[in-house]
Amino acid sequence: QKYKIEKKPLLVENLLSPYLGSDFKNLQKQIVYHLEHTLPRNTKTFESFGTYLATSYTIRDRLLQLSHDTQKYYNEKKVKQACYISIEYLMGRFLRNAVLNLNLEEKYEQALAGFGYALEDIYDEEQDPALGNGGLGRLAACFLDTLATHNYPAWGYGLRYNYGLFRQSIGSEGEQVEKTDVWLQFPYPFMVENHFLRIPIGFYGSIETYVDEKTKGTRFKWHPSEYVIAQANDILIPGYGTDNTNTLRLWSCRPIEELDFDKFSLGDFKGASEKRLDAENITNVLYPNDNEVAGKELRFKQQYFLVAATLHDIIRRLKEQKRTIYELPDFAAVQLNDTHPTLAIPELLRILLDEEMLTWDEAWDITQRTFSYTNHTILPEALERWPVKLISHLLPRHMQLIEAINWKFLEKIRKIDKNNGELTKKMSLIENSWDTLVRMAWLAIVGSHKVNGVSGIHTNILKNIVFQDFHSFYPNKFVNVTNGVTPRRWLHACNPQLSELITSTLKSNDWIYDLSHLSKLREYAGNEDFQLKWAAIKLFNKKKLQKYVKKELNIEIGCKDVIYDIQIKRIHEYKRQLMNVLASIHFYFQIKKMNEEEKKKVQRRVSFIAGKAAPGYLVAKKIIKLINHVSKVINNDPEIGDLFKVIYLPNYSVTLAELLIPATDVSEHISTPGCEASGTSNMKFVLNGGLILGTLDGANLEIMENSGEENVFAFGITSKEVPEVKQRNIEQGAWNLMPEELQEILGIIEEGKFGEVDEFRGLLEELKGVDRYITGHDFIPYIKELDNVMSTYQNPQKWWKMSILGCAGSGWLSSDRTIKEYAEKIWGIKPCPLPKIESEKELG
Ligand code: GPW
Repeated sequence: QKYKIEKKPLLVENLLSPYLGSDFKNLQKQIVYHLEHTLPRNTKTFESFGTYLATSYTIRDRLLQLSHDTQKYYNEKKVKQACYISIEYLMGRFLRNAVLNLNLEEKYEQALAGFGYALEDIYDEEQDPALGNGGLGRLAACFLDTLATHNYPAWGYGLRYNYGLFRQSIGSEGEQVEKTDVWLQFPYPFMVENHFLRIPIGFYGSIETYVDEKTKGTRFKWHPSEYVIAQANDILIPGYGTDNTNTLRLWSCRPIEELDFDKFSLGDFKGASEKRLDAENITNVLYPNDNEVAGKELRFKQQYFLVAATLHDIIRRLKEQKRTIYELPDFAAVQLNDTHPTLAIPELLRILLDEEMLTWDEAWDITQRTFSYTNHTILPEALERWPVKLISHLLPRHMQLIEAINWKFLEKIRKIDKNNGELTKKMSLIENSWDTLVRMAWLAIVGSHKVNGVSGIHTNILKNIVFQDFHSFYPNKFVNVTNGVTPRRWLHACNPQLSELITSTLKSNDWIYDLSHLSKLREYAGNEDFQLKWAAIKLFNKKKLQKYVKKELNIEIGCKDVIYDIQIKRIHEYKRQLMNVLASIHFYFQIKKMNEEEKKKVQRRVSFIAGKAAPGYLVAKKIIKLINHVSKVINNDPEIGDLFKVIYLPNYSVTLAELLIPATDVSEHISTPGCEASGTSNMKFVLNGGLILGTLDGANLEIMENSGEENVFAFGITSKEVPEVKQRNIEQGAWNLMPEELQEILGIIEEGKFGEVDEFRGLLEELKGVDRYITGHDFIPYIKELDNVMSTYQNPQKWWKMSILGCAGSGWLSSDRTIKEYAEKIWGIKPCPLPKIESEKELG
């Protein structure tokens, strides 16, 4: 039984030209048109990849039309808009999302069936654009979906890298192998190059000082010595069940001159295109570091390139509405996604002072009212600090402005600094340590009107520890906005069976727009019939994963009555994949010690791990290697059989997550407390009926609050207790405090049971020495809770009740709730849905 979307009727039919009609015959015509004219291919070569491209172009036509109407309407209404600047967007596949959002799935199924294709298979032809590393980029993508779905006037701004995050495979020694992601080798139909938008971006050069004739004041002008061009590439973002279609504008870098003709004429062919290569370099590749600063000059250039092009574009759009620069804060709320776009602050100041000729006070007021900043980490290695020398060289005027901001800010701090300069030194935007460095987070705080953390515990740590002095100085600036995920991609699209069960049970699909409706599932949590249906869907999804593992890795795993235990995220010491694999070794030896009778009682389990390590993060790469060695030993041990398997799934991606998350019984979120700002995959698992095995960290805590503590497998200490444990490790040596069970495991690794010991010496020494992430301290509580997971699984009624209650409590975890908070607490924007009537008028 299908339930119609009643709340928000689709307007597509009314808006589009007859050519774009959406009965299936029309769709077929459109597909054939693109096959022959856009690709172009002849209809004899109707192979699946071409069909995917041609189908995608028909979607793009629709979205272009809708986006023109959307922009026109926003401009007429002069509504305030949000501009989200992010150096990463991890969008995942586009086609399914767009087809579902436009409510055209059945029609496209019918259309493609006529050509002998299943829509599902056509979806599978699409490669993920991997323009992000992990949670930060995926969060941005979820936000875009919510903004469009709820009709918020909003733009995303980012970079169109030629090469996205590397593709990962596992070599014969169990090591990570990286390959370039050449995602643009084939056309990407959902991105529209906008040749009319080319913006010159300057670098280097000098500063001219002159006297303003009118005011007799000193003025400055920056004369860059080199220019490149920022070219816009637009990805159109459809909302679910609405015509509002927003834009994600990604900048790519072009040379100002394609070819140096003088050099070419002199026979220097290589030199002739050097300029081109140089310029393209800026948006060539995404830096593969997650939660870590690489500190490369080219990355800094990327950051400036992004914000300079973006601000230029925002101001251009403001002026197109015939509004003055003073209205900027009423026109756009600009959100800085972490500190990567912080140069937007001095860049806007430069435009206002040097080009718009405002006074300092006017310019600073506009700047602060325009920007707000989200912090996503407290890890010291991820807090950006750029050398003053580097900034002065690349962007001399910006460095001068940062110094001016700092000077004016510290003037105020000095007045309250009672401790002979201590506070001033701590709060200065410029730090004197091994080098003179600009503290980007400090600059972002000072230049913004609001600063937010991404979960309750994270914001508290910001207020009380990391940004404590700033919080005392600006008590109203800091707010919490807990992260969320889009229920469209992360339930409705990736788990259609569960979506259907929820809709038919609640007799409405309202939950897709308003996830709080899920709370009505509570009354079914103990219902046996409902539990059986719920469990059957989980099994169905597990079978899909089982097949995938067989196909990709040629490993046979069980399915029914086997726990699928999954940890998928970037490989990082703080996320403690190492603790996970050490527990697997422990479990393995427990089984080996059992007699046949005892073995019969063992709860079967498959432990999956997936995730990429930054290529330069050697420790993380060793962890991957160890997991693969352990996996090889366990999976091939006949004494273990199908009781336990450890599977490393290569090349983790959004698309792989869409397969894994619906198939998960229990997922692990076991970071050292205080280290994971929020985590967002935890939310996706709960939404899909997976249970959480986790520490008291990030959003785990809020999942416990909303779904009930008794429905989460939580273990370990609070973040407040961590420093004490760390101190004890330092004073007494972690080895001396380590539980025997873990000491034994380290001993077994040292005996060479899992490959060459020397390989893993570094990992072991860290655990025995300082153990920064307190693995030794948490090991016993962790394996005890894992035991608890396994024994609970043997009580299906209890398990499925927990699973259903988890999902029922996850309404809070929707990015719709998150964005509503940003809109109200930070941006001051309101939804602006396209009206049906006016659209019809336009047609007439
Ligand atoms: F270091 N996050 C991320 F804060 O995925 F910039 N990459 C990053 O580089 C950073 C943060 C940065 C993640 C956090 O680790 C995660 O806890 C959080 O849920 C996510 O950002 C979204 O807020």
